[in-house]
Parts: sequence; C-alpha cells; structure tokens
Amino acid sequence: MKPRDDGRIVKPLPPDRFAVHGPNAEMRWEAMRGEGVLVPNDRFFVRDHTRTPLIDVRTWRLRLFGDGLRGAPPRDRAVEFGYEDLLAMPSRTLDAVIECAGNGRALFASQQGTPMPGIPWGLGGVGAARWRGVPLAAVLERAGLRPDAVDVLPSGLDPDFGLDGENLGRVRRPLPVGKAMDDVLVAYEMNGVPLPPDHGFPARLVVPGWVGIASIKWLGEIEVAGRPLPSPWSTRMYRMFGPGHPPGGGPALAEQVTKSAFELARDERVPAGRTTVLTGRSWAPDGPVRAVEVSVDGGASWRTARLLDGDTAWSRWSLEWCPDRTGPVMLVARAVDGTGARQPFRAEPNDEGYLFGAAVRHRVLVA
Ligand SMILES: Nc1nc2c(c(=O)[nH]1)N[C@H]1C(S)=C(S)[C@@H](COP(=O)(O)O)O[C@H]1N2
Ligand SMILES: [Mo]
Repeated sequence: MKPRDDGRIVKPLPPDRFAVHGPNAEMRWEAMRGEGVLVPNDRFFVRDHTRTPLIDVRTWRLRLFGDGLRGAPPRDRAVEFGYEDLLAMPSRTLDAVIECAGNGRALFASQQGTPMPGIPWGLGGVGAARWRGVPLAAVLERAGLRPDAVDVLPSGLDPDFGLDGENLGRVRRPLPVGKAMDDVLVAYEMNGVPLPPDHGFPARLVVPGWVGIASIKWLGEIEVAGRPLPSPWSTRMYRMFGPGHPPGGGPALAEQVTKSAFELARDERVPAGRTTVLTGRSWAPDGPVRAVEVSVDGGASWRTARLLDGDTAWSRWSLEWCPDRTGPVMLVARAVDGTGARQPFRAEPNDEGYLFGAAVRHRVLVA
C-alpha cells in the first residue's frame, strides 16, 4: 500500500469517522453508536509523531540488547527475533484501551477556559481493540533478562522526531521492569488481523492502563538495563508541569485517568417530545467502572445509566431521555471507578494539557 499523497497516515480518513489534526486522526464518537465493545480498525484513532512507516516484514527484526540481559549484549550483537519467531511463540489475547495522554485536551479550553498547546484532541484520542501477540515478559525472558534489570527502553522504527529544531531521535520511552513483566503485550494482531501499518505493523507494545505513548508502535529495539533509561518522552514530555506541580515537573506519567464520552456529535440535534436513547462509554485505568451517572440539566441532577457490559476493556452505557423543551441542553456524564472515585467537575490544569479527567459536558440542540 502506498501512503496517501496528502497525509502521513496510510488508512482512509473519511470525515464522518475522523477529525484530522496534522499526522493524527481523532475518532468521531458518533461513529461508534451501535457498535460493539471494540473499535473497528477503520475507525481507530491514529497518533503519529511523524508519519506511518511501511516496514518490510522479511527484513524486520526486534533487537534486544543492554546490560540488563545475560552476557550484556551490545547493540551490534543484539538478541534478535524475526516476525516468524514471534508468531511461533505462545500467544495471548488481550482486550485493552489505548489512549493518548492528551486526549480531551481541547476541553481544558472549552470547559475550563484554559487553552493548552498541543494536538487539540476532543475525546476521540482513544480506542479499545482486541490485541494478540506475545507477552513482553516472554520475549524478555527468552532474551535473557537478568534479575537486577531495572528499565526497558523500547523504540520505534518511524522517522526521528524533531522538537523546536532539535532532533530527539527515535520515538522511545522507558518502562519499569515491573510493568514490562506484568501485563504488557508485544502485539502483532489487532481485532483479528495483522496490525495495520498505522497501528504499528509488524509489532507494537500494548501497555494496558498507561498513557498511549508507552505503547510504542513499529517496535524495532528494546534496550534493557540495570539502571534507569530516561528519554525525552519521560523527562521533557509526558510529565505534569506548571502551577500546582513540583518545580521541575511531576513524575513521568504512567496511568491514565477515568473518562466518559457520549456517542454523539457536537451540537447534535435531538427531537423534542420523543424518547432518545443516549449512549456512551466510560473507561478507567485499572478495570471496569462501577457506575455511570448522566445529567440532562448541566449537572444539577443526576440519573444512573444502564451499564451494558461487564468486565470489558471499556463499558458501554445507555440512558433514555425524553426532552420536553426545545433549545440547547448541556448533557454531562461521569463515571465511578472501581475504587468508588467519581470523575471530578474540574481537571487538574497542567502546561501540556495532559490527563483531562473531568466529567464531560456535551451540548446538544433539542428541536
Ligand atoms: N513509534 C511510535 N510509537 C508510538 C507513537 C509514535 O508516534 N511512534 N505514538 C504514541 C502515542 S503518543 C500514542 S497515543 C499511541 C497511539 O496509538 P495508535 O496510533 O495506534 O492509536 O501510539 C504511541 N506509540
Ligand atoms: Mo499520545
């Protein structure tokens, strides 16, 4: 497949399914109405730092090196896995959400009056898919993981990333060995087909519950070390900076925050005097949400939505609503996570606009 002439994403991006921001494409939530739990590949959001590379699987290798492996192989004598090697290892299937740390960033402006720089994601920088692959733990063990290893540093095969005129090199971000050995997958399938180019073909990490940048696509190398392996994606980016945060910035972001989204277009028309079934989805970093509450009066009163799913990657919900008056209405949805915590009214501001976790306000027009 050839890349589109006008874009850096390979797959088609029809405007009824995606809002495009440079080399990134946001899922339109209204396109998920009536869909199953998982987001079809033709609707899944794309976040590319530069562009989608087209990788020849015959020459592709996943290479592991560093002093966190037995024998401390240097980069030029890395332990190698080919595509067929991965396919031959015992596989695991995992339904998981991948979500950009900046998902919801535009709501800092529209809902809290504090615009933040960066990709102006609405709430569509997220998706749930069925991933199949090999546990990262199995790959690390086969490569000879030492018990004193501390960090693994996966990096992608997409072009180097430049920021403010500086070349920061390959997109890469460290994972502590504890998380790497827990539930991380080296995925080669997405929803039953080989990973599409835009989502990391031939192999990517899937790091459940964590900010999307941890789930490195087009995996090429993994350094393993007995010391921390910082990268610009864990030091300069993907930390909380600004008032209310430690002077040099907070710790590297790891877990996401709980969110909810309506499967509605912005300013969608809703008929007056008839029952409409409002639908949406909620998700939390460490398991299913306990409840979802919806307000049809801007947050003055709340009703409990019906949860459609049990223990799934995210939870679909619905609520019947019969608006009796015409005019704009502010709908609000908030989830209660497994610990009993409710999404707050206000998200914690930070200079990069990460982790917008406040209850979403969604305007519709009753006509
Ligand atoms: N190599 C590489 N991996 C990457 C990225 C990238 O640009 N290059 N983007 C990251 C970010 S910021 C996110 S949110 C997710 C998005 O995954 P998706 O495009 O499959 O939805 O991939 C992550 N992995
Ligand atoms: Mo992201």
